[in-house]
Amino acid sequence: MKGDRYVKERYDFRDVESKWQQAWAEMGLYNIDRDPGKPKYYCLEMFPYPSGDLHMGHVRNYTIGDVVARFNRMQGRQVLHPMGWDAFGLPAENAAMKHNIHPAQWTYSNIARMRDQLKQMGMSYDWRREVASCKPDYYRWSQWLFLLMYEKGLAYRKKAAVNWCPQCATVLANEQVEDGGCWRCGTLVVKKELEQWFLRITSYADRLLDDLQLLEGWPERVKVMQENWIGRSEGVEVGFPVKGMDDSIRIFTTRHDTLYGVTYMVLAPEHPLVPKLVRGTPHEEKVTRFVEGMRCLSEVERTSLEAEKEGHFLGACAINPLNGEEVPIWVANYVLMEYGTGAVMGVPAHDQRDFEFVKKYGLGLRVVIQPPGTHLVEEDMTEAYTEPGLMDKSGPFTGMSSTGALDKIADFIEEKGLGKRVINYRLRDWLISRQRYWGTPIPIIYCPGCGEVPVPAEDLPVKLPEDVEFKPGGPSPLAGNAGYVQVKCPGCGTMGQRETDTMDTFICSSWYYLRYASPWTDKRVFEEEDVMYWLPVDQYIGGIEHAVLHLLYSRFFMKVLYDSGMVPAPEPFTNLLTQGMVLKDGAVMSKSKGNVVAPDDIMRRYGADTARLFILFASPPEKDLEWSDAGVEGAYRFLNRVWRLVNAYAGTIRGLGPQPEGVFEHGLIEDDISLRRVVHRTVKKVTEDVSQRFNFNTAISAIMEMVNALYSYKERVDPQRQNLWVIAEAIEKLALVLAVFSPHIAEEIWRALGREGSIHLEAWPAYDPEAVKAEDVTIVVQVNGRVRERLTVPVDIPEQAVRELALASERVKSNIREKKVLKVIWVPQKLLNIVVS
Ligand code: ANZ
Ligand code: ZN
Repeated sequence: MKGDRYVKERYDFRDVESKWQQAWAEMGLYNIDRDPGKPKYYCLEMFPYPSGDLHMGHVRNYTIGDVVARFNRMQGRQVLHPMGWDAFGLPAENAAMKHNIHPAQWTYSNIARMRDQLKQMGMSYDWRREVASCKPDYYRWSQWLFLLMYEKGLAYRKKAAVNWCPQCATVLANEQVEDGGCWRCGTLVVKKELEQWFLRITSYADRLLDDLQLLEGWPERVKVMQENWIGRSEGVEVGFPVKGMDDSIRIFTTRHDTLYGVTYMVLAPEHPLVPKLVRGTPHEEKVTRFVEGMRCLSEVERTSLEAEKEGHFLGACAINPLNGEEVPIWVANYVLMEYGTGAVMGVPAHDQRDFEFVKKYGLGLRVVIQPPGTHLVEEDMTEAYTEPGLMDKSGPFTGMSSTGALDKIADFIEEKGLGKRVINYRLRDWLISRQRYWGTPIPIIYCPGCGEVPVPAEDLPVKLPEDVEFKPGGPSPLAGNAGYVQVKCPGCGTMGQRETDTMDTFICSSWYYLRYASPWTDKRVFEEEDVMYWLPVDQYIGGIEHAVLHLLYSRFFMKVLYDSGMVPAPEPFTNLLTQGMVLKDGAVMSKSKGNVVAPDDIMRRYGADTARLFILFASPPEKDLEWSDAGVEGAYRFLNRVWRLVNAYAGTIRGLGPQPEGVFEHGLIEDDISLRRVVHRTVKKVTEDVSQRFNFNTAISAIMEMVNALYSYKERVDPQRQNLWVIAEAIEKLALVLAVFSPHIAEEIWRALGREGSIHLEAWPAYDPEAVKAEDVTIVVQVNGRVRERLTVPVDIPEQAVRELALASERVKSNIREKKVLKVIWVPQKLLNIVVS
């Protein structure tokens, strides 16, 4: 009977993987519920946009997350590991226009396909908790959260010059403008005046900044990016009265130590005082034309350091409140209306932009801060001096250090009522209106009588109409849909109109991690007890491209909910891992470069376990990963090697019966002891590498060495003398550590060993500290070539430790005495020769 032939001769990954995937699904192996008696662990990977196919970046992201989830599950934690879809967005609408297919249909079929691919990867998700942000039972709560913000005064509508992408025919948030272009299509963004909805993220600027300190488990780089994006700066606002008028120009500066060096003033082109000051002067026409020209340029075009500085005199002067001097007022491209007060004081001697400006327009400059040890002369300067120094020509402040003068001058300004200390942020309110169809409708009704009326919570969701037309270049499809737009006012019953814009999809992703805790509830946005148990996310994993956008928005949402007492913590993600990119031939995989490796092909040829193993082995998670066909091949060969090993022993191991007491305490030969040493050291190393550092690559490499050790035992030790208990232990631990990386083959081995139940319900293997101990060797210690001592030490002891032991030995000491040690010769594991004179 071939009954003990539990493992097939050949490693048939297709068979193994599909069999276990099906079995796990039937068992509901990865379904998880709250268990207050157990510590929880929430492992989350950024949910994908359903673009059609998984790419290698996804595969890497989700494989890393799966290892973390599986490892924590085996550590006895209650692990929440969900998956869903960031399913609203423009590509669906573009597909609709191009292929005449409804965005919903396009999206849902992509989801079905990608879900399938994820299942084939053997990911340990609780699929019952899947969410899709485009489903009414999800976006209903996005709308509800919008109304919560509205109630708290955190959502408001205003007319503003906003970033408009002509290609996508929609506005963009500041965070979605990259180098002046649209984050999605790269088209140059232009400014447009529109009534739009904003979220008041700026009222959380301080906390978003301060709480970065709480995030010890975040990469420093991401925190710095957020800090810069928020851009807190402390300075003063000072009023410069306009000569001959009642108006005063308020400026913001962080360098009030340079106030005595002001030689001109500059207003932003949009500054309300510009038309007023220039009216009736000979400069009026030129200035008006200049301002018009500026309006359609983007911020980046206007303010990039390389951009030519351009400006015009307005024909008016201001008075420096500190020294009473008259300075000309200009308008220039490099001052932004959106920052500070939209006006600056020009200090060309100490600000490089101002320096360039005065060189171009022949305005004067004056040094008011002298570098330590030298004395600058205006005529000789080739660039601005921007460092601190000693105050010069600065009235009562002359002679002070410029850094010390900052506080003194600020005090002076406040005492005299000339201005006040202020804090400015680079962060702007979050513009969330999008003129597109495939997004969450903004739940607001405009009534001729009542004005802006929020849709009552019980009327949510405001559903997207299904019968819409998608025409390239047309207005928002919602605006053209009369059945949708016409609606009775919930307040007074008169006919009103719906808001026809939808929300930025970054709203959907700002709270999805909360919905996973109670995806089923249709009573609330989420159930309090679920969220209190599961949140915050213990480990979040995703790409660095979200360092500012998604991660900042999510932190904002979490804080708003925290302030409402709805969530247990002010920060959503305790630890963050940003994985590196997947490269091929040194470049990011992309269709245009033609270097894409399709996950499907790899899965078909080698299976999920190999794909996962290769990806984890090729590089540590934060580093970029260079795709290597040879590497994939190597991972595949390794699994085959494991398979053959198990094949050779499984039958015998199954027949062993229960393990007797103390089998590892006596009767072991040297080979048994050293094999056990490798096995237990491997378990120790994998445990440490995975839990402390996410060094999956070195963990896997240790497992490979362990398999080598097993083979060498198998080949070297006479079959009669092979200790089956030692082998059984080794293979069992091998399966257990492999379970987190290559879950299917591990499960198959488990059953082959005769174990019942899933390996994925087993505890993480322990190691025996006794077995881990290094083997001892005897080191001969010589002095000038003559044997004086023998030391018994662990085999892996470093040279320095042997030296210290040797020099402490009485017999060695008595042979050295006062003599000088000339050199020490070290032959590892054998000899230490001390040469003395
Ligand atoms: C005078 C001065 C002298 C300045 C000097 C700098 C150096 P941060 O740190 O980014 O807040 N500024 C203020 N508002 C501006 C606007 N709307 N558009 C363009 N520039 C503006 O930078 C603050 C500095 O940026 C301010 O300090 C102001 O120039 C400029 F030696 O004032 B400073
Ligand atoms: Zn009304």
